[in-house]
Amino acid sequence: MRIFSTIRKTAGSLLLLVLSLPLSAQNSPYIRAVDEYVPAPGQFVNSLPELSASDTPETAAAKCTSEIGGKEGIVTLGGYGGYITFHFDHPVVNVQGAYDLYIKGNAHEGSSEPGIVMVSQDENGNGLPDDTWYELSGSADTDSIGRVDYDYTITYTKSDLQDVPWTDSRGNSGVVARNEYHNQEYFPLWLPSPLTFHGTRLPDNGFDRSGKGIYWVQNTFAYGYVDNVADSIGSCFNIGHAVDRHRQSVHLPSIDFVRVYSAVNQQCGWIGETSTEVCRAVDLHPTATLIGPVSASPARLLRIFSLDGRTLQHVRRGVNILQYTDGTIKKIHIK
Ligand SMILES: [Ca+2]
Ligand SMILES: [Ca+2]
Ligand SMILES: [Ca+2]
Repeated sequence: MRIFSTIRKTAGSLLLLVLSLPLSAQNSPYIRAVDEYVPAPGQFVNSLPELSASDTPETAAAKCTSEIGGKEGIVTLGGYGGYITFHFDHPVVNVQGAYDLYIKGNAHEGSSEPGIVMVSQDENGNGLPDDTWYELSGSADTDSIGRVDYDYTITYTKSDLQDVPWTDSRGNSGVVARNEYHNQEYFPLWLPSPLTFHGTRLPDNGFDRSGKGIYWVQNTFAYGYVDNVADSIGSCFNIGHAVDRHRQSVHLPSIDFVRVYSAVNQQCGWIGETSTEVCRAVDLHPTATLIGPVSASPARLLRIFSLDGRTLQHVRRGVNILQYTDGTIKKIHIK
């Protein structure tokens, strides 16, 4: 399927604004820096990367930059809700009809620990990830309807060198259980207790295949999550899948920050909590140039219609007219 697009502005005298992102030929495809590292408790926390009570949010982020900035390493996000936020040395352009990001985890056969990807634009221009976040919709949104909790909150409380207790917004409670393989504190030592996380909770994917507690398997989701599959294509993400908090599609021409968070809350016997790992991230087209209208707030897709004016539910082969909330009209030819 090949896609060609043209963009024009429907109102005002400025018909076309072309923005060339700075020094695109020198853009690095790899993570420039980690902004935030806030893991939930987990068996690899405080060791991947190594951190202690003398660390701060700033030094924790810097150590993650050393681990996965510009190269491949590994950072654990711990149990449900734990997250990492990072940026590149340029905005990542949302190339239409194409994947934009590759984010590698350490998934392998039977070990899928899905993390949800979020993206944001530096709307207030302060260089900090303190703006509106959008999730990239994954397969559970369509194949697990009724089994995804889109408004899930969990709170963990530190209990020195003990199982870490949690309570959630559905009245449940439990622990991130310690095991014999990892003896360090499982609660992130440089962060205050209690720790609360909020987001989308994916359905549990783990089960004991042996029935004896010996052989735990964490099933793969169809698409759209970090640390879910080992192959490259399954670890690619399209900014075009961004949705707002009402799960409505959002058109983002480019993004400035990426966040990944652990999206399952489950314990799988002796293998422990399900925790997303992030090993590296790559902008798949670092030299892409953004061409189009630029607005302070992202425009949302308002309507799709055909050349003869009929409203369409989805884009289809032929000519599609896309109308956005900022008045932009985009014509797409799909062959
Ligand atoms: Ca894209
Ligand atoms: Ca900002
Ligand atoms: Ca993993």
